[in-house]
Amino acid sequence: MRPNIIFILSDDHAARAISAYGAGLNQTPNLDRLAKEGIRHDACYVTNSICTPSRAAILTGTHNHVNCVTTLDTHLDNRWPNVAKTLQQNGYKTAIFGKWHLGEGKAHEPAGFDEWAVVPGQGDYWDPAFITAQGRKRIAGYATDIITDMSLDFIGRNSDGEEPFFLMCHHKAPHRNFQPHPKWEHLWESQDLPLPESFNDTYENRAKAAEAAKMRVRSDMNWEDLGLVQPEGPSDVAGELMVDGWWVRKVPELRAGESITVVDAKTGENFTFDDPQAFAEFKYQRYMKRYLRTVQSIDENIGRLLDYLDENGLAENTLVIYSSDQGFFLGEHGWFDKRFMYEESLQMPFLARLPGSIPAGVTSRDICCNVDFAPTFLDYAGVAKPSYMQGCSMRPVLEMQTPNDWEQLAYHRYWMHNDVIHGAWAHYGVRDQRYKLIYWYNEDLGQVGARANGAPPEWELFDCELDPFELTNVADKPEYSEIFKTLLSKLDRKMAEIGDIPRHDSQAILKARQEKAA
Ligand code: SGN
Ligand code: CA
Repeated sequence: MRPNIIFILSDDHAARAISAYGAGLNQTPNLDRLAKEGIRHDACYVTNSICTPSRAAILTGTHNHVNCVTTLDTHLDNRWPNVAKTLQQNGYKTAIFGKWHLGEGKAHEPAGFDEWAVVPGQGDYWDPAFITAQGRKRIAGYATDIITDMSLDFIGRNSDGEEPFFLMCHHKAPHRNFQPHPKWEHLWESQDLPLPESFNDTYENRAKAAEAAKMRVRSDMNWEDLGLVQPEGPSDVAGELMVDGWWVRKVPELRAGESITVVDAKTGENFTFDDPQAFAEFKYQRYMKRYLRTVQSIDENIGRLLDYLDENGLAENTLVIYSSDQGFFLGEHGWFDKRFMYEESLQMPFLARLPGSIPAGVTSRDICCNVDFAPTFLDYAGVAKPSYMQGCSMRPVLEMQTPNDWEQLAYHRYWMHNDVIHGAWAHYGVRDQRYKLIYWYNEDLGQVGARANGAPPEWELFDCELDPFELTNVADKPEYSEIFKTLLSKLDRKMAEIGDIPRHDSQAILKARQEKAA
């Protein structure tokens, strides 16, 4: 019997915020069930660490230069083939509920789905609006609960055994501005979370992009992100800052000799600081607690879903996958958000369960990417992979039968250097099981706001085994010159294979490096 497939995708959920991954930050017993009864994958990577592009890669099994969804502003043309269409054509009942973020209107709305109800744009946590084939509706309640309700309702109506179903359950949470359900507000009330080792990163020994990024917890978070207001109360104007034509409402960074009072938006409690580091760490705690409480509703709703499958005899024949559209910085390098090819943002959590096929309680470090998801769904559905898809089925990896010639290489390319708010420069690179090579091409490609400001191109090479937090770029260290060459050739081969166009010239680079070394 062909299995049902439930693909649960959350938004910005870092692997470290799932207890099965062992970071010790929070407890997610229901997500952990998937790891215990199936596989926890530890080397699943996003091909472009931002929402819309990742979703396009997942749905089509292609890289972003192929599906043309390179940034948040380039929407998916729904005339493209996608995995839902293929499954639908092959007898699956298909549905998507929750975040879509691939565009709106006839040209971009979900296609290939028998049923769909998706939030416009990023969607809201409370009383979210949904777009459906029948028009817009607003539903009272909390987004994570509602998206699960819709999913359970669909499963209930489509599990009579005649046709299998393919369900994409796409949570809005725990995306910024992190609005937890009140039932989890007591968590970490009187307890602080550990500060990551690299929280006070000064970005030395790194490409310039790291220092330039405006994603620092200490200086770039908004009042809403932290659940704070100014003493004079919330205001549309106070605290706003004009950045390249955009209004942002950042909580200012405290400088030595200054003091600041901020107010809890709900309780009215006042907090006064005169120590910049103490204020930065206060922000980190506020951020993390709000984020992790928001994750808690995801976990609770995964529990509802798994219980439903158990109670209705569906667990045995349903492939359940949990992932997130990308990773997220939880204070590492002092950052929030994602976009970069650094590990915390590059890694997608990936848990999968299918009793009888996927062994229980296993882990894998065989490299997989989001373009591999669609081929994986098709493999389990017994449908041949269409020729346009660029990914490979992860099935052998999930079933602990990785072939010897498995590629063990992840490719990542981030294009959205026009986002002036986050200031993350464009780059591309590859990661193998030990090393990571990143090229920051720093060109003004004509997009508004490309902010490399004429910085010269730079290479970064990290030895992820010796330097897991990626604090030291070894690209120019003589002892890594052969590794650099190997990684460069892996990058060239991969770009040629997938048809992406390099901005670098390997021959010229190797020649220049040779001359410098002589
Ligand atoms: C919003 C957020 C950003 C975030 C993008 C993309 N700002 O613009 O911080 O990087 O979404 O997120 S917010 O103030 O509006 O929350 S993504 O998940 O869609 O890629
Ligand atoms: Ca996201």
